[in-house]
Parts: sequence; structure tokens; C-alpha cells
Amino acid sequence: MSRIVTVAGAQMGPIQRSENRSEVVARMIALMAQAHRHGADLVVFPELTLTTFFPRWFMTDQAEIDRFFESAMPSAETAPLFDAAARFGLAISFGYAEQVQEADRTRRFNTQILVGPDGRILHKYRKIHLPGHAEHEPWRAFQHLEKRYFEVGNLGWPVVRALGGHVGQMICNDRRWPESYRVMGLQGVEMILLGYNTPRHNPPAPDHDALGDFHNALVMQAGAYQNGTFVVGIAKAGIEEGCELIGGSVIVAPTGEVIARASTLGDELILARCDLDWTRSYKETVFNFARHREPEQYRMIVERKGAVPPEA
Ligand code: CDV
Repeated sequence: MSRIVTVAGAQMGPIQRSENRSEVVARMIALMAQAHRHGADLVVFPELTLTTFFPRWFMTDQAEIDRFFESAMPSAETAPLFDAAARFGLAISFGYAEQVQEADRTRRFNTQILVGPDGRILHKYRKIHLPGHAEHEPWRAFQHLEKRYFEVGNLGWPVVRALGGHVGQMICNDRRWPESYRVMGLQGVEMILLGYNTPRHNPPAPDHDALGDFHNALVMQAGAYQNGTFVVGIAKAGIEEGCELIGGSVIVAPTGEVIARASTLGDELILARCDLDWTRSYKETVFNFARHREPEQYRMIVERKGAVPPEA
């Protein structure tokens, strides 16, 4: 089987609250058609692709909140995506708000799936690092209520055999945490698919705002290099409901180098021909984990959550 995967990153421009699922799905299918014309095997879309980034609003009416969630995948509105994937012979990865009955209760997750060209869900990931807050904070220019609307993902970071290699997924804030990459690195991941919605303005730390694009690239490039993997990081970008989201979608090689980068803040396709065997030169030398890691010395990483400075 070929170890070359032609990957298309489908950055999405803003999605306003007034846009319905069918309009968004039509935009996604237009990008898939373009990817197909360029010979892509896989199209990667952003976090919460199907709607506006709703955690920016404080809502208390559960019926209103649930309008942003999918209780079936595919549904009547999302089935055209699965049909287009089959028609174009493409795998697709996209994020959505998932509502599911589990252990006799309704649970809600920030989820991303990888769907094969045959319509099968090959991989599902539920976001683990939920940023923001759970209660209304009126002092903010906008809210970031992921901790209110979602539970922490309960699937870990599984890596599966797909697309001729070893594939895993993470979502947005996960990319800032080296643990997310390393758990997958320890399963031999060769390509990480990652969608994000990152506001330009960070209300608790506005001094970071000017560094948003730098930090975005920094974490994905470091994660790729330190684990010898491709990282496909795809944004929802532009001015959405008055909130500016950064773009900067990239495909990063196992060298840590950016090999494709978006240049707009709108719907835009980026493309790279990824040879999964390129990962080997990192996994077998400087990052040969079996040879060089010293897990006994890393116990604190799993035993301690917050930082405890040394005593005076
Ligand atoms: N959707 C996100 O997870 N956004 C965060 C913001 C809040 C910092 C991010 O890490 O980009």
C-alpha cells in the first residue's frame, strides 16, 4: 500500500449564527470538490465545523444550546458530506458538537471524526483540554464557555491504522499541550489531524494577542518534530459574530517545517503530498523513544496536576 497521502486542509472562513447547516455543508462540499480536482486523499476541516463557535455566548436555555449539537452522525443535514466523500473517493475529518446517550444520561462533547470514503467512521476523538470557564464572566468582550457546554473527552487519544499509516486526532487547545502529542507519539502516530477556533483576543491575557499566530505555529511545529509526525492544523478564521478568529492553517512535516500554509482568513484549501515514511528518520534516530526515553524520571507528569514550586 502506498505510504503517500495527499492531504488537503480546508480552512473555513467565518460561519455566522444565521447560517444553517445546509449552507455550511454546501461550502464544505465545494472545498471537497476542489480537493478532489487536486488529487487529494483526505480533507481536514476545523473544530466545530458545522456552526458558528457558540461557546462565545452565555446561554441557559438547554433547547437553545442543543440546537448547536448533533444527536446523529450522519443526519439528514450532514449526510450530503458522507455522499460527497464517497463520490470523490475522499476521507474527511471534521469537528462538531456531539450529543449522545451514554450510561443512561445525555452527554455532550466537542468531537472530531475521521470518515472513510466508504462512509465508515474510522476514528473518533472527544476534546480533552477544554479551555475557558463554566460560569458567565460579564467583564469579557466575549465568553469562552467550553467548560460549561462540554464534558472532558472520555476516549483518550487513540491512534488507528488508516490512510496507509497511523492516524490520530486532537482539537484546538489540545495542540498547546505536549502530552496530547506524546500520548499519540507513543502509539507511533504518523499524522495528527487537528481543527481549531482561536480568537485573536485572549480576554484573561491580552498581552498574548499579538503573539497568537506565533504561538499557533510554534506548538504545532514543536509537536510534529518531537514526535516525528505530520500535523495538519486547520482553522476556522475571520470575523465571526464580531469576534476575530486567527487563520494560519498549516501542514507541518515531521521535520517541524511548515510545508503548506493558508494565506487568507476565508474558505481556502491548502495541499501537501505527505510521504509517511519521512516520519521514520525522526522516529528511528533522535526520537527513538524505546532507546532514549526515561519514563521512570517522568512520574511527576502523571502524578501531579498543578505546579508546586520548591519550598523557600
Ligand atoms: N477553541 C479553543 O480551544 N480555543 C483556545 C483558546 C481559547 C485559547 C485555543 O487554544 O486556541
